[in-house]
Amino acid sequence: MAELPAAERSMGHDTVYKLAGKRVFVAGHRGMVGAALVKRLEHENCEVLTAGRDVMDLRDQTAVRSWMSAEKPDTVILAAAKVGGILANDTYPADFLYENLVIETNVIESAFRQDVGKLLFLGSSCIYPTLAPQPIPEDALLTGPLEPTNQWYAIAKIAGLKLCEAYRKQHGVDYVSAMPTNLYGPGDNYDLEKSHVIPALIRKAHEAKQKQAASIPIWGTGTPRREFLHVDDAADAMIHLLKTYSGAQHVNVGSGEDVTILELTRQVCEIVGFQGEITTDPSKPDGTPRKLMDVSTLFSTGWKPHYSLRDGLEHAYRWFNENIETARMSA
Ligand code: GFB
Repeated sequence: MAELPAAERSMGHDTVYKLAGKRVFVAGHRGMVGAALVKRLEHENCEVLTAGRDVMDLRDQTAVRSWMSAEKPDTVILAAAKVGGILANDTYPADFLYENLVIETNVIESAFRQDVGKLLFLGSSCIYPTLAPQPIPEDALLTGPLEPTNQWYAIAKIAGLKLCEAYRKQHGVDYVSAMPTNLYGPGDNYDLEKSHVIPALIRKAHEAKQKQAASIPIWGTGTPRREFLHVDDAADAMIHLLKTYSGAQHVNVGSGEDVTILELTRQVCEIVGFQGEITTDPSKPDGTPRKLMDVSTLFSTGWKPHYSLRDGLEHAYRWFNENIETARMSA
């Protein structure tokens, strides 16, 4: 964070970029992260612009260019992405690589053509080598081989952050990147084949309780460790970075703590009230053994998450219960 003045780093809430009065385009507002960003931006006195796929397909270069030139946003947050859990990443490598690359190139290039002054690109903690030092510092990028189960998504996200760095270097624009850890919360995908681990566990425990099942199955060995952040905290950190950070280096966004998948499952079962057994399935992939990020850069700006993992899981389960009819859970 070399480019952030020390006073702003220590005070945390001083701004180097003012959102008030700006036209802020959130690309991907129907996704879990995009929706949380739109909600968070309500407190910023800015005008939020969104466009559904029916209005602008982000994979269509012509559509993106003409929408940008008509709407002329001042600021862009690129939260649109094809996302999914470990199995979806492994099953649809072409979709994960192609769709993410094309969305990033279309949005970043069109933003530049329209003189967008500030852009925040959202990546993922999977950009780091599968056996990176723990906690993973930002400069561990490209120091070793990627995790095979999500290398396609990782390559696309690395390309996105490098695009921001390249436009910044060549054209002097203030395009920055944030790398969030595994996120969860309201609006998550509960489709068991495609989801990440937390929504999968919430749904499995909930249904096992309803059916009075003896056990719930989890994928893999239960030994991998993961760091989790509630999506409202992630959105808050993104807006904080948007306002206070300007630099070529991407910034890790996480909680700074991790748990094993087995510990996580026990917590979810407790919250849901399921008292049966937990069985592991080593035929399913574990993925990377650990990916706890070093969040000292972000925390040194004064930002801290609001939710503990326990509170966040309780909140996510409440949301699931209240939205069970409309939640994304086709499989
Ligand atoms: O959340 P998840 O799918 O993604 O899986 P990754 C995390 C861990 O939970 C893995 C285990 O070790 C899974 O084997 N797990 C146990 C389960 N039971 C389940 C289950 O029922 N469903 C799921 N999904 N997992 C993703 C990447 O990696 O992380 C993405 O594939 C992205 O590209 C995302 O970067 C943040 O943490 O392994």
